[in-house]
Amino acid sequence: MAGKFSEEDLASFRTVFNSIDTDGNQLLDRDEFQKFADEVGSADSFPTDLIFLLFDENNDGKLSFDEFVTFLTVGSGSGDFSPFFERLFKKLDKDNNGTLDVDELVDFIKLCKVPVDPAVVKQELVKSNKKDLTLPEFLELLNSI
Ligand SMILES: [Ca+2]
Ligand SMILES: [Ca+2]
Repeated sequence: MAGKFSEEDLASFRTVFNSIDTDGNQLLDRDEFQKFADEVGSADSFPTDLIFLLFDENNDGKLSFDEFVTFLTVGSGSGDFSPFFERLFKKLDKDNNGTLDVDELVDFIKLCKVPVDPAVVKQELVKSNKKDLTLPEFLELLNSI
């Protein structure tokens, strides 16, 4: 991923990263990232919880510099979201059965902070007799949002 950037780009990313990493441990925890998101005003469109689900590749609850660069790449629209959605799907699929059930999906909707009432989604899914979503169905849903 990082190979796409020039030395200059990376240096400026590093500066941003360091300014967010207030305790200087080379990792961004949720609090540090949240402060950054609030400052740039992205917290509404990109909730921190969602960012961490998508880009915390090694699941340590923190963003490393590489993970942060991936976030910038994809977040700027120049990357492909699909692999990240697949990872998201796996993380949301808490019982690991390969599908997302209604509750897992509702958790995700809450996380996205989209102006959708989870109760309504739940109702819709139950009505359409869809108890769970496979990965392709999930991707289709995301693309339709
Ligand atoms: Ca830190
Ligand atoms: Ca991480």
